Amino acid sequence: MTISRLTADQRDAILAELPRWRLRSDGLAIEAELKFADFNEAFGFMTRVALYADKADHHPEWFNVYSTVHMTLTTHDAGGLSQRDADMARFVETLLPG
Ligand code: HBI
Repeated sequence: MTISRLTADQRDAILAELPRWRLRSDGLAIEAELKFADFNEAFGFMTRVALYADKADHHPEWFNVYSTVHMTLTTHDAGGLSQRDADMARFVETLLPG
């Protein structure tokens, strides 16, 4: 199934809702640096996102060092940002305090 890329306006609207996330310099992904209390919290978060990703068939590119998780969301099949990235970022927000 082909999935379409978000327009610039759609992208900007989503980023306005998601202050924790930044547009990558090439405009093809959104990124966030998430800090947790410790590794246990960070990995628990990653476990919950992993279950979502598996169900959604949409997987983050991420990097974890101890209590920090760096996430990059893009849709390879769309060659940029799609609704799936926005949906995953919104899901991530439900797992974070504040
Ligand atoms: N995850 N981020 C991301 N982007 C994709 O395009 C993607 C994926 N996970 C699985 C997936 N595509 C598969 O549907 C295709 O590679 C077949």
